Amino acid sequence: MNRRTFVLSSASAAALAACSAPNAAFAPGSVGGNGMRLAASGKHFQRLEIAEFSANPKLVAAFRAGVAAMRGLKMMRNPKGWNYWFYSHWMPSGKPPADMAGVFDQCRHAQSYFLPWHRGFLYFFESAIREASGYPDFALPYWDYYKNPNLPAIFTAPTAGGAQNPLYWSDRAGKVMKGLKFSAFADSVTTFPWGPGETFEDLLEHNPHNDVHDQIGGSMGRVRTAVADPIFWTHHCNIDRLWSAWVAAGGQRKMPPPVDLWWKEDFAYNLDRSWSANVKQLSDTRNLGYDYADLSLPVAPAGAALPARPATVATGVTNGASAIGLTMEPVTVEIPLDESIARSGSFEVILDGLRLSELGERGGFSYTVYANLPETRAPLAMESAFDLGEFGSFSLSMPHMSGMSLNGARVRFSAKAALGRQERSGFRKPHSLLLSFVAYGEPEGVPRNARLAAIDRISIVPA
Ligand SMILES: [Cu+2]
Repeated sequence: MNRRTFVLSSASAAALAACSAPNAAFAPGSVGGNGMRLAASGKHFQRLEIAEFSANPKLVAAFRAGVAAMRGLKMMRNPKGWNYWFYSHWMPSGKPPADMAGVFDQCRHAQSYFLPWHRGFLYFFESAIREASGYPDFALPYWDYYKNPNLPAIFTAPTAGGAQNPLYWSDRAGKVMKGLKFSAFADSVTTFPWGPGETFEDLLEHNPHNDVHDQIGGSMGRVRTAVADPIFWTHHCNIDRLWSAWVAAGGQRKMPPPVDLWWKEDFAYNLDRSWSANVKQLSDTRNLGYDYADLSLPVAPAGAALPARPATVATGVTNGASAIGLTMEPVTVEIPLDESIARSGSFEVILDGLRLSELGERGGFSYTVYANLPETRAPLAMESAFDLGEFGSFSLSMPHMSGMSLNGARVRFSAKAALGRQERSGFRKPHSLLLSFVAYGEPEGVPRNARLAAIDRISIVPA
């Protein structure tokens, strides 16, 4: 194993910036040799919740110093600099430079390995910022927005101690996370990887993951720019923690069986693949030498309820409805169903020409689409019986995630699982679909009635 240590100083940083092969000069302390012994240093780190982290001035100072140092190194091929990680996640141009193929533009979203890929990404970035911070025990904090939905204060003050606050980022649109879902944590969600049916990785990616991106908005609200905002790391550490918490919660929850082909995947985070890890290594944070202060799954507060069905603003024709505009005010569209679709109780809802307005592009909100919400508020525990899915600036910024249609995206939601649950809960099969769009979040400076999104056409098709 070839391990090197690297001590950050301004002189060596300058030397690195000029180095033509910076990867070779930098190795995260605990990683090396084909990723075979990821926790080789034997050192163990604990990622703390942001409130506890923020109460320790030494940790906050180290985080600030690390971000500032990494931002100071502009060369994109230098892994000691911020841009390397920004481009590793996503290349806004869509085309990584040929010499960085396989390292840049690698993030996994809306597909299998969303969680393992990001776990490795966090891990190697954390090694980089630990060095940059000058604090050898530094570990990234996580933000548990289920406990405190307000953007943590260390990220929101433009200045700190009379100087610029490196954790502050001006391109954000909202500060409070709302309507985060609990479906991913239900005991009935026992399958892990992205795939058919309801799986933990899929549900968690959609909500809370996408919704937190959406509701922070600005840079975080688009896949291509999310890593610009330092809050990205605390959000993703929480997503990463929820994976650990899901495994720790036990019950029927299971990672794929050992023989499953799912395990035959690995990811590299640099060119010579000395920073690589396979899915097996990534499946347990102990292999990576860290854990989390708290491994409990979020629990909905007692008495929490779903929204009551919003007022009906439009009635469609059989199996369809025409253009509607969306604001922060929740709305319901009533769509009559033809006999066979109504009887089957299983269909898809297709939103065509779904797009954000100029104001909507700033983000700060997310929409949940509900089917047949009762007029009076049902308990939040019944969420999965009415919730069809969500969308916002983050998912709409991934063209491959939704299809394209004339004026925007084509987004499909299956109503099968929700309708099945409605029936089992004693609700009658509907003769018309009451489709509700409920906006969550608090986009700053956005009037309640300002147009944020539009849909050209809604169609109901047999599943
Ligand atoms: Cu993300």
